Amino acid sequence: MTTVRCPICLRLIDWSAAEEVVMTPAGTYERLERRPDEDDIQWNHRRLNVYRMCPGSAGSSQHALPGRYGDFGEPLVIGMVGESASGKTHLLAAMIGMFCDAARMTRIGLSVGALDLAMHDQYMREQVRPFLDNGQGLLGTRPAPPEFTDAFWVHNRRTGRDTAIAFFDVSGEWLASHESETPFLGAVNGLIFVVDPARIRRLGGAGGSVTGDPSFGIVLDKLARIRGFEGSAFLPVPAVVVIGKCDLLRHTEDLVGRWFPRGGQDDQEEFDLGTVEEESEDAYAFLWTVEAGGWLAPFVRCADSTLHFATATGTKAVLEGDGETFPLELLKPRRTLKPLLSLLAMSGVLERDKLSPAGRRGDR
Ligand SMILES: Nc1nc2c(ncn2[C@@H]2O[C@H](COP(=O)(O)OP(=O)(O)O)[C@@H](O)[C@H]2O)c(=O)[nH]1
Ligand SMILES: [Mg+2]
Ligand SMILES: [Zn+2]
Repeated sequence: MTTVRCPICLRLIDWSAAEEVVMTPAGTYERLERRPDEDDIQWNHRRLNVYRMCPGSAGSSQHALPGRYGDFGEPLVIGMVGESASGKTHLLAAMIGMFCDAARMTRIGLSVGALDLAMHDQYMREQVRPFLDNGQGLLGTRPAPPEFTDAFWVHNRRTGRDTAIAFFDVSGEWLASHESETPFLGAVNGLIFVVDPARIRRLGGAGGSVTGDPSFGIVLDKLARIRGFEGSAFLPVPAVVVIGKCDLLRHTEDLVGRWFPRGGQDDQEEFDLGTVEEESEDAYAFLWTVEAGGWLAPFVRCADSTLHFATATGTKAVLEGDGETFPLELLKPRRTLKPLLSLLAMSGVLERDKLSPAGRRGDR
C-alpha cells in the first residue's frame, strides 16, 4: 500500500484506493469511471485532468490532489519562505519558467512534465508568461492559506527514478504570524528561504532590520515542533537560502559581483553544481559582512543547506498605473535555477555527488 500525506490537510491517504475524480465546469468534483464502450484513447483523454480525492475531506474543505501526485512514492514538497515583498513570487516564476523548459533540463539529465495540466496551464498563462515574455510585474500573494502553485513529475534519466514535486508559494503575512494555519509545513521536505537585501539595515537604510526575517524563525520553529525535532541539533529538511534581488547589489558588493560577471555568464554555469560550495561560502561571508547574521538561521538550523545569489528580474520594476513592469531589454533573471537544482541534489532527485567540487569533472 502506498500512502501519501496530503499537503493540504495532512491526512495519510491510501493512494491507490483514493477515488479518481474530475473537476466539473462549476468547480465541483465528479467521480470518474470508465464506460464499457470506451477504448484506451478515449479513456485516457477523459483522464487528462484527473485528480484523486482526499478521503474524509468534506463540504467546503473538500479537496483533491493531482491524479499522479502519489504515483511515485513520497513527493518532494517545496515551500517558499520569506516576508512579504521579499521576492518569492517573482523568484518562483523565474525558477519554474526554467525548470519546465525541456531543452534546458535535458542538459542535467532530467525530464520534467506537469502533474496537473490545468493548474500548470493556468500558472504559465497568468504568471510565468506575462512576467518572462511581457515584463509584467506579478501581484502580491493573497494572505490566505498556502495552496499549490504548480506541480511536476521529474524523471532522472541516470538513476531511472521518478519523483513528484509540488511547489507552495506562501504569503509573507501568513507565514509571519504564529497563529495562521500552515498545514503544508507538516508535509514539506524542501525549503527555499528568500533573503531580501533591501530589508537588511546595512544595505537598505533606516527601514531595514538587523535581526533577520521573522518568517524564517517562525517556519523553522513550527517545523521543528510539528516533526518532533525540538531539541535535536539539526532539522533534517534540506534548505536553500537565496539572496535575491542581486541586481541591486552586484555593482557595489564585490562578493556578489563576482557571481554576475558583466556580459553575462555562460548558460552552462546554471547547471554546474560544482560551484555551489564556493557560492555558499561567499554568500555566508557576504551576509556576515553586512551584519545580516540573522538571515542565516536556516543555514544554522537545517542539517543540509546551501546559500545562493540570484536575481529574478535583473532590474528594478517601473511603476505603470497601478502595476509594475520590467523593461524587456533589462529583464533578465539570473542564477534562479541553481538553488532549485541544489535542493534537488540534497533531496536525492539529482545525484548528490554533483554538489561536490570534484563531482564536476566527472560530469564533463
Ligand atoms: N530589483 C529587483 N526587484 C525584485 C526582484 N524580485 C522581486 N522584486 C520586487 O520585489 C517586490 C516584491 O516581489 P514579490 O515577488 O511579489 O515578493 P513576495 O511578496 O515575497 O512574493 C516587487 O515590487 C518586485 O518588483 C529582483 O530580482 N530584483
Ligand atoms: Mg508573493
Ligand atoms: Zn487532504
